[in-house]
Amino acid sequence: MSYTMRVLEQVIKRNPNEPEFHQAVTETLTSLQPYVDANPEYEKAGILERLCEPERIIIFRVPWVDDSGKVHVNKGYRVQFNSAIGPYKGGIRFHPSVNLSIMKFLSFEQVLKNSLTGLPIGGGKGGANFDPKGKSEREIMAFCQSFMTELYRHIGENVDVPAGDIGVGKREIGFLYGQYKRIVNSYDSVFTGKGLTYGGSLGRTEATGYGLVYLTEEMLRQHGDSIENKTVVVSGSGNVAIHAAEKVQQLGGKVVALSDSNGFVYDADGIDIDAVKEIKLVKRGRIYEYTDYRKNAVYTEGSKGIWGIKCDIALPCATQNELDGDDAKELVKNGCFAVCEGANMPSTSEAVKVFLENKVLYVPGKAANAGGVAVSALEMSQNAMRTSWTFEEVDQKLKEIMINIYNNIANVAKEVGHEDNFVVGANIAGFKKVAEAMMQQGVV
Ligand code: NDP
Ligand code: 2IT
Repeated sequence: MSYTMRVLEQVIKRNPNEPEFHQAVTETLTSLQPYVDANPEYEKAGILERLCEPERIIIFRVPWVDDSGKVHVNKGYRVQFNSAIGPYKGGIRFHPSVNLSIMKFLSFEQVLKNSLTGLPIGGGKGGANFDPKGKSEREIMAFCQSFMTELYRHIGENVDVPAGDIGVGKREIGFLYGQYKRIVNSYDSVFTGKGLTYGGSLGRTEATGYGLVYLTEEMLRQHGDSIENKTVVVSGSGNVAIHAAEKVQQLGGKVVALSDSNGFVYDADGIDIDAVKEIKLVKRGRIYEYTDYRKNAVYTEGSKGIWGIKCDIALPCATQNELDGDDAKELVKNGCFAVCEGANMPSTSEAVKVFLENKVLYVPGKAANAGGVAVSALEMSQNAMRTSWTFEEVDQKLKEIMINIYNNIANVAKEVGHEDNFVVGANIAGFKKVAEAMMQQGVV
């Protein structure tokens, strides 16, 4: 058995009951196999064993008091996966489904994603199995303060720099950062996605969604096509989905559907982004409320149904494993020819297989959604320089980074004889830089 497959077997055996982590590692190591096995120095240096074992995992109790005076306890996590190319960097997720497997898959993916940005950031991820839905502002603050009361001792601007993810946006980052600053008594740039009045970067809010669409547009351009006049389905209706949809419409495409975990809306005339922003960002409401704004729109219960809508391009922007093999077949049957992932690992392994077999232009999340963390790294640069760039400057840099990522993954895929297989391209391209840095730093 090859070195790569032996390591994969060992990872699965050593980390039982972690299906999402197994899924992410299996996809990556399968892509890396021919490349790694052709370079025996990686085996001698134990690179894959080290790549698949987090440098450190912190798990902690998060006690907090609700508005009725009752005490609750959640589980908090920070997985510091790999710091070969820079301080650990990656978001914090608050969602009831959060567990160790999900934290590990996200931080493992983050290592390769951050490498693809070309910027000096290692990989990490954190979160808690806390459900922000239905909580009062005070309860959210109490939870964030308790979470940070433990996390602060493990992070730092040259150590580990968290940001947002599902359930963690500007409000939560404000509460988390405020508590950090109060404890350490120092204005460190230890978070990204901060508010604009205290060190945040213009363009960070939009970056993941916009970056996703810049990469998609570049891929289509290099295939003699564009987003203009295309019908696009975007799943989710959070930060990534809203800004992806907005950029698609700016480039002349038509987004016909959005979803949340309860269901999806279909609007044949094209989604009204301002209405969605009001529902989701101002009122913190549900996507079904969209039918109050656009009378011709149709709401259907069940979020999976969104993949049955006929489209040219699909942008899954909600969560892991939201799109399975049958959904992928349905998309292909209806003529969808490009799928770029705004979410992390939204397509199951079966779905990815269907896309590749049917020559769908498929770009995995670790490349396609890297614009968010890339602008986070730009926020770190601005903080270090004690300056701030205009929206246009940040947006221009984001565009260049996404075009570079596309060229990098497309070139590597071609070099190893898998033209247009961006899974192979992204995994090898991301791995190369991390592996080289690890080799040069000795056995650590
Ligand atoms: P938000 O919390 O802003 O939005 C999440 C959206 O996904 C909501 O519409 C939510 O619906 C939906 N969703 C969450 N869980 C589920 C589920 N189990 N089933 C169906 N729908 C679900 O998060 P973001 O937009 O920031 O994140 C979306 C995805 O993008 C995640 O995979 C995240 O890891 C990834 N990502 C985010 C980046 C960022 O900068 N924010 C950067 C790179 C990737 P509901 O309201 O019903 O829960
Ligand atoms: O998955 C991701 O890349 C993010 N949630 C953003 C991480 C960051 O540090 O900006």
